Amino acid sequence: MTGVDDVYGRLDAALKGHGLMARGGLHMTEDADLAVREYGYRSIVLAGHAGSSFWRQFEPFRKAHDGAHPLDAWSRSIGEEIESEFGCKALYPFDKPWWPFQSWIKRTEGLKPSPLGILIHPEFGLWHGYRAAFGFKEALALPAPVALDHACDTCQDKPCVSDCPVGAVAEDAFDIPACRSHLASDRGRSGCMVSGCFARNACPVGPKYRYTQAQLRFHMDALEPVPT
Ligand code: B12
Ligand code: SF4
Ligand code: SF4
Repeated sequence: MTGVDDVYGRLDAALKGHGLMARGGLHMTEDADLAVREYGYRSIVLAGHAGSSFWRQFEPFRKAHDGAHPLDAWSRSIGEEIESEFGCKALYPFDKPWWPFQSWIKRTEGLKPSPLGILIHPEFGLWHGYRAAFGFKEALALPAPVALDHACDTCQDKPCVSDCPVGAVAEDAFDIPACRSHLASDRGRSGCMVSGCFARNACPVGPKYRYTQAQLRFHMDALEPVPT
């Protein structure tokens, strides 16, 4: 019989079978947390990926999937497997109202936003994301939260800021409308939409985790740029 203390490790192992991994967990102790107030989850474990780790497992699913949003559907298929194995509830980053994934990540790994809005990791750089979180009604034994270094603090040149062709990336704010309009233009369609976000590509942190070309294009296409 496996105890509550082993759950995090077993969940991590189950996720690794899909090219994902457990990305830390949180005890939801504050009544201010919606997850506690509305659903009674005492522990949350985040599940995500670094680099293209899940792409090999996802590709066959994507090719066979004939509906919209194949990555969301794939995430749900894994989430359902985990739910039945662990008796937990899968919470997805793409379901509305948005679960506060970024606030949770800040609390588990102490990550901070890059000028692009997304959180930067000292090893993975900007090349990481989250596919689900798992809510447990028990207080699990979890790894202690860590406070990782924030690479942007010591990045002198900030090439992410200079390499965006429309100046959407700035140290104090990310201009979403400017980025999205550019992505819908001819220059954007033949630039960022093909090669991936220039600003993200310019960041020198975590080069070995850079997404493959196929994955980069997939994520850009998933942004569904607004027409100008
Ligand atoms: C809506 C959304 C967007 C919107 C804009 C966000 C906005 N401010 O409106 C759009 C469509 C533009 C977007 C774009 C991208 N996003 Co997005 N997005 C989300 C989503 C679904 C909800 C964010 C939210 O509003 N949460 C509500 C509040 C209450 O939650 P919160 O965590 O407390 O809030 C934080 C965020 O709002 C964040 N924030 C504030 N301003 C901005 C601006 C941007 C661009 C982003 C990304 C975040 C951000 O700061 C808040 C405090 O921590 C999250 C998933 C999720 N559920 O969290 C992904 C998420 C934040 N996105 C993510 C990513 C990777 C991207 C893209 C890189 C996608 C891509 N092309 O590959 C781009 C980045 C921009 C670019 N250069 O192209 C990742 C970030 C992972 C990380 N390392 O931090 C997330 C967590 C999804 C995931 N599955 O992992 N995104
Ligand atoms: S280029 Fe520098 S400032 Fe920009 S995200 Fe990377 S480390 Fe941060
Ligand atoms: S996708 Fe292109 S326009 Fe948008 S932030 Fe990145 S470099 Fe700038």
